Amino acid sequence: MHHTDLFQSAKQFITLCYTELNRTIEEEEAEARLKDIREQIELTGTYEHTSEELILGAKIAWRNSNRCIGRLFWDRLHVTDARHLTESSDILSALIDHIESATNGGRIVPKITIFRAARPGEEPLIIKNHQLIRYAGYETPSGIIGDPASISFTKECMGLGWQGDMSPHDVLPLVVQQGHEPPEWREIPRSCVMEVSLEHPEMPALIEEGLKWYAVPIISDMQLEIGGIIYTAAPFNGWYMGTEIGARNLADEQRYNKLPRIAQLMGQDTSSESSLWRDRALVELNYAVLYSYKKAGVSIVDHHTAATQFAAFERREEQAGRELTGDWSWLIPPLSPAATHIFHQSYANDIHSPNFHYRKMKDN
Ligand code: HEM
Ligand code: NRG
Repeated sequence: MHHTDLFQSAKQFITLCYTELNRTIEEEEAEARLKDIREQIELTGTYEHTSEELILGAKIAWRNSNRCIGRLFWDRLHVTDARHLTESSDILSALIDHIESATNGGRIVPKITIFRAARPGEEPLIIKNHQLIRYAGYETPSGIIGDPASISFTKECMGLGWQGDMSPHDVLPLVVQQGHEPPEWREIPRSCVMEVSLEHPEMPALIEEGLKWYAVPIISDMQLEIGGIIYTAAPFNGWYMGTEIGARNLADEQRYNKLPRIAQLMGQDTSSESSLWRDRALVELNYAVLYSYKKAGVSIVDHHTAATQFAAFERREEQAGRELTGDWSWLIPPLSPAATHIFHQSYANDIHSPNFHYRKMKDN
């Protein structure tokens, strides 16, 4: 980024910070901070956020995440500043700390850990996992084992010397890479990975299927942009909305594809689509997800409650005088979308800063 572009982005962000912190009165402070930033940029080509700026920037990035239905709680994000870490081994340890403190025994804490941003001309630090916790996927002559979405990353891990058990639920190792250095990896201690086995109060046979999912979704392949600075490694998590697991991860044909088996357990006629066996299986599978997470004491939200919370977010943003942005096609839940208010509305999909972005596909 050109120095002037970076300064303009910084200026926009600092101004936003001072507005949000109700410090418009102390304009001198903002002026002084901007002068400092300008000098840092001239000298080094970049600038460093204060911890206050980093915390607010991360929270606003969540608030600006158009695809997220969970944004009501944006102000309650826990931010861990890990910018001082340079050794891969310390970075891997910080990722494990994130998993443990976010899991918090099942009372999930929305959290982000922010690692150092690349300096000009420096190659960035990246986390190669899509999520810190994910199941491996293997292509075998007798079909796919595990999560088909993980096949290519699983191959990469095996290329680094990792070996899984070839079970449908092997937790992949953490893999980090600094610039062009070889990637470094570490297994996540089993005791840090909370999982929930699925059961259904009216379908005892479901337990025998051995279906389970992990407690905490921690996205680790997006980059966080604050005031023109790009944090390429900034894993974040909240808790699951049940449909992510029950209507997508376990249900999609190109994922665990469990609807036919669930329908069979329910004794349904799968020979005709008009029996709506898929829909019935979906509802019971999603009920099992919510029931099991609740029973295990793991935070989760159903899609109706999440939509109601999102409506509260919409009202709060209006009260705060901010423009609400959203991506309708992602905000609607994959189960019973028209039973939520979101379906019957439209949203401006404008991209505000700070925000989270996909990484350039370059070397992924
Ligand atoms: C997307 C729910 C917390 C940022 C989503 C999606 C859901 C969701 C259902 C759509 C995912 C999909 O369809 O694959 C929630 C819930 C949370 C939460 C229930 C509970 C607190 C957070 C937090 C952040 C965040 C803490 C960041 C600090 C995002 C982003 C996306 C997203 C960036 C888009 C991901 C993508 O494009 O792949 N969220 N979220 N969310 N959420 Fe949240
Ligand atoms: N659908 C993905 C997770 C995407 C993000 N969802 C959240 N994020 N709930 C899946 O694993 O099913 N979050 O930060 O809580």
